Amino acid sequence: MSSPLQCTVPPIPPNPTFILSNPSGDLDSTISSYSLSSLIPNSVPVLNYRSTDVKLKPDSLKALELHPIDKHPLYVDDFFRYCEVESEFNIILVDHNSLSFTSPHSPSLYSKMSSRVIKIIDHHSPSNSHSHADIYLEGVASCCTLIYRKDMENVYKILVAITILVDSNFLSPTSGKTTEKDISVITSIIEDLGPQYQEIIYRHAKEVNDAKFSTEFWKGLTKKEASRIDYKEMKVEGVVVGVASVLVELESYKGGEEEEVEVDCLIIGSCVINGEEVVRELEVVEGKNKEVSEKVREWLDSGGGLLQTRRKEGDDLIWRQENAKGSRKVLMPELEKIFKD
Ligand SMILES: [Mn+2]
Repeated sequence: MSSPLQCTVPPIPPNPTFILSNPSGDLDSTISSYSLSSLIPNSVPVLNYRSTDVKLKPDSLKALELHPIDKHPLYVDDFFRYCEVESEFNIILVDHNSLSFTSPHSPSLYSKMSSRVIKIIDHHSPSNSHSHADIYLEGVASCCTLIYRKDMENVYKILVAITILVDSNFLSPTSGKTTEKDISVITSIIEDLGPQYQEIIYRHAKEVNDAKFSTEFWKGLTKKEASRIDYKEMKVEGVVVGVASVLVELESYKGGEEEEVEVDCLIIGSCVINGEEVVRELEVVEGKNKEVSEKVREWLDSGGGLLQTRRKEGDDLIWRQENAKGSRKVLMPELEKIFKD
């Protein structure tokens, strides 16, 4: 099925307004960008990642497969090319409030783009960037809540509602995210579309949410692709260790092609839920600095601090965690300790 996420360069109107999503390119950011673009003449949604990374966005793909729209986005590298050459354009940031990219660009291009930021709509803490822009920040569960307008086309209303439900954990009062405003937007959309949409929207939101956890999705990626989905870096004393989280057994990546690691060492942590049991395992992939990987392996052999690790039986490269609550939040500071000493 062809999806608007998979298109190449769309026709760009003269003096365009680019609606730029954040570099994580998550569902909220993507739907915010598309929806706002549907309301602003001569605007183009910009997805802040490479077109080849589309396959790493299963939730956005699922949402747009369920509710296709007639809008073609610009991907980050084509956006850079346009901004380098042209000068008549404006930028609106959605779902972030400080211009940022993971794709390389020159400092002069950055200042050119920065000077064109005219408006910001976001729900994160303010960064005090772009003080010349018209800034609208509010701490709701989803940026889509702030984008919603009663005069949107129905398909955008549905996509907005799905995103708000996913971001607020289905308006859960205990998620710590849901606000009155998120609830009132959902209520207004359902009132507007008719009560039969309540069930459809909730069911589709669940499908979209589940797409991220689908084993089929994770198993279709190479180890390197999987490592980029949920990735953080620990930098201490000049050492850089990448820590990636995946939601499928590490075993499923065995036998893939050797892929180069850009940091000193890469740790891939998997979290798999088998019925009631949470299984966490770690793999250390050698990067630019062999000594760093060695140090991490030795540390894991000696029990891995709070993680309580031991080598997996019959496997030389994988460690099993006894502490199933030892998420990346626990791992990162523990890891810092071994490189600080
Ligand atoms: Mn968001």
